[in-house]
Amino acid sequence: MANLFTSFTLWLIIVLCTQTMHAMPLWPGGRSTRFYDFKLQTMKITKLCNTRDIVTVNGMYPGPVVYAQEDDRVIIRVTNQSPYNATIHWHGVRQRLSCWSDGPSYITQCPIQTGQTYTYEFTMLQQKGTFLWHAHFSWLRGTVYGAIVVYPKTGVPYPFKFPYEEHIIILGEYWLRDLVQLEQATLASGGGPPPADAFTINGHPGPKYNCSSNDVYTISVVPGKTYLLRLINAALNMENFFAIANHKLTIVEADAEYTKPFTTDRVMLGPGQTLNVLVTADQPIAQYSMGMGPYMSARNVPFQNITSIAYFQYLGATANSLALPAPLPSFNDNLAVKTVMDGLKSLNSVNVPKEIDTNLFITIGINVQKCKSKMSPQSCQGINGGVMAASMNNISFIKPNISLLEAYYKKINGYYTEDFPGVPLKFYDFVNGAPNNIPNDTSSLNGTRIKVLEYGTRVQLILQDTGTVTTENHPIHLHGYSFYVVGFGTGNYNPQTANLNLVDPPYMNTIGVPVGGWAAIRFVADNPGVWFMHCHLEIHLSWGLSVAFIVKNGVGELETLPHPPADLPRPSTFPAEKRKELFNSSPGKASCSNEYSTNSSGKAANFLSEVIGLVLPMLLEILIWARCFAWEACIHPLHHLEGSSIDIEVREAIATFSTITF
Ligand SMILES: *[C@@H]1O[C@H](CO)[C@@H](O)[C@H](O)[C@H]1NC(C)=O
Ligand SMILES: *[C@@H]1O[C@H](CO)[C@@H](O)[C@H](O)[C@H]1NC(C)=O
Ligand SMILES: *[C@@H]1O[C@H](CO)[C@@H](O)[C@H](O)[C@H]1NC(C)=O
Ligand SMILES: *[C@@H]1O[C@H](CO)[C@@H](O)[C@H](O)[C@H]1NC(C)=O
Ligand SMILES: *[C@@H]1O[C@H](CO)[C@@H](O)[C@H](O)[C@H]1NC(C)=O
Ligand SMILES: *[C@@H]1O[C@H](CO)[C@@H](O)[C@H](O)[C@H]1NC(C)=O
Ligand SMILES: *[C@@H]1O[C@H](CO)[C@@H](O)[C@H](O)[C@H]1NC(C)=O
Ligand SMILES: *[C@@H]1O[C@H](CO)[C@@H](O)[C@H](O)[C@H]1NC(C)=O
Ligand SMILES: [Cu+2]
Repeated sequence: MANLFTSFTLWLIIVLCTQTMHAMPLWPGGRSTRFYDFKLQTMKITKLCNTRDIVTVNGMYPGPVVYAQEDDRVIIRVTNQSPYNATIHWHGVRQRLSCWSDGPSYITQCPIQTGQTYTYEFTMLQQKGTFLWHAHFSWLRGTVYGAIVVYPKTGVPYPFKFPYEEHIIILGEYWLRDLVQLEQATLASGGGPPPADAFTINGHPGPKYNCSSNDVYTISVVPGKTYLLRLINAALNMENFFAIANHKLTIVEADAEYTKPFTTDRVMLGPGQTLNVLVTADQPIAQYSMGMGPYMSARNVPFQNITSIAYFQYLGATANSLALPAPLPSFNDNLAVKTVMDGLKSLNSVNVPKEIDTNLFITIGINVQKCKSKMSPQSCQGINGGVMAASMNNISFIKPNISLLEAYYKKINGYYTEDFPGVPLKFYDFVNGAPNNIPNDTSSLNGTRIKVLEYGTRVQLILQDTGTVTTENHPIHLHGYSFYVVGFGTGNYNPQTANLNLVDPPYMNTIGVPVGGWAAIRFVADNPGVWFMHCHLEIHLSWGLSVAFIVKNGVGELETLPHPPADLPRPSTFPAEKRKELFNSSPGKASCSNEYSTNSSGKAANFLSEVIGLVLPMLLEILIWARCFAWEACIHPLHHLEGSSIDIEVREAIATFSTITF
């Protein structure tokens, strides 16, 4: 025992000494810490003449705004008081060395189950602007969403005239149905989802909908002043146009990166995308309408087509002054979409990777699987009596029942394969030659196939829409990174004729790949972890239009994924002999479910073996934090110590200590 203690003390001293020598200022630690408490709870809400329960954060719909400044540390404790499983994703936050806080369920964590708490923690490292947070479990994000607003550092101005006021405008879709059940019912039917019951602006359908003449969002504006509108699309299954009657919109930021000012009459946002636009109240005093309408590029898909209206109301406008209708493009105006995309350029010249290590080519599209004879017709309501699916490189992603990040980190085999193909298995005329009915074989393969990238790989990725079943604009979102959109076009990608912008392409996290076209993106894979890439139309995600990248660790602490936090919802643990039985004979039996959770005698059996793993790290924690307290803005050098519960309490103490409440 004495021996053990001596060697432990020695080891402790060594660890502490080496930690002190690390390059602390480089660690994404954050300047101030912002602490938020999110309680997922159901709330009664009355919309469209119907009262029902929706899931919200802190009883707010849309949810609370997360405010921070560039380089701040953000700590958000999420307690799930809803009857559903849930996670929260911080859309567009690059999560440098904090993949454990990214949020997609079954990708970076198990769901936070009812009654559980998980604290997300990340740094807005070199990031500022407008972002979105949303639930990332089933279709809960239909009501569980809100804005993240990150201001520049103190004293750093916007690169445009300071606006008189700022307003957040979140576009959404509202259903009169339970969204978790809706996803299940849609998947079980094999067919497509019903359209939303309403479009909403900041949660309000507006006067064109039944029972909604007073359920309208309004901005009061002072004549002559300029306003910054932070536009966010949080819709579930639609891309949307937005416009204000008689007013121009000047885009100054897209996906939380500054752009060259681009003035337009209307914009299109896919779900997950954000745009900051300046609007000057330079028109005659009146009440003008802000409109949100559908952009639907696919054929034969039913969609909501009633415009959601909000008011842009001048001070002094009489109550009965008429609202001019917002001039929205028609639902299939692809040119209007292209015009805005053409206008997006980074404000300054940017550091685009010029040399490429890995060229990936990924087709994206819809599929129809054949109805199996043993299936009932009720489950084959897709096109031509088939089952709808979607794929990347003809592979429909099957969501695992464990966290992929956990499986990767813990080297648990049997949940995924590392054979996602970097190019399609078959090259053909993707757009025009693709089969679009069932005798021509519109089916896909399926699997949980992952693409592995070495740390630091410079990636070019071509996203190619296919005409299988129907061409469509797909908003593709990559977690953990922003990417340069170096090119896009219609038809099949052709490297000989593709015109790439390597000077000032926009730096985005979600790209609406043009309908029947392609987009080329570039990024450097320098953030280790497991990162999801998927279509942000929720139904396509449910159908399998996704893939995950493993980005390996590089060299040293600043290129290595830290340990998972102690409170991470994890796959259930097993009694020792059960673990042996399961993993030796048939891998792939662990899961996020409670099914195998340890019983009390199992717990007792594990107790001794866990003491060593728990108590010693706790002591180390206390010492490290004690040292950290002596410094300002100190960050735990090991980030988290696995298995210990002390770190979460200390994190909370630190957070509360330095909270700035908005
Ligand atoms: C509005 O209410 C009327 C009368 O109840 C109904 O016929 C109509 O379908 C409703 N419209 C919408 C868009 O819900
Ligand atoms: C809107 O949708 C309804 C029902 O889907 C349809 O009957 C109507 O023609 C559509 N209107 C327009 C303008 O597209
Ligand atoms: C298969 O696809 C081709 C090209 O789209 C089309 O011309 C042909 O009619 C299709 N065949 C069947 C049997 O549907
Ligand atoms: C996709 O995979 C399915 C299933 O193996 C196959 O039948 C189909 O031909 C493939 N399609 C393409 C375009 O590779
Ligand atoms: C995988 O695809 C086949 C059709 O190719 C389908 O029958 C099967 O159910 C799919 N598996 C899963 C888990 O979805
Ligand atoms: C989890 O998924 C694996 C692999 O698909 C499967 O073998 C296992 O039975 C599943 N476990 C549970 C509890 O669903
Ligand atoms: C929540 O997720 C766990 C793990 O995946 C699962 O076992 C459980 O049934 C889910 N609960 C609900 C209410 O969906
Ligand atoms: C509980 O776990 C112990 C030890 O793993 C095992 O022997 C026992 O059968 C389990 N009891 C139940 C009721 O599952
Ligand atoms: Cu899609």
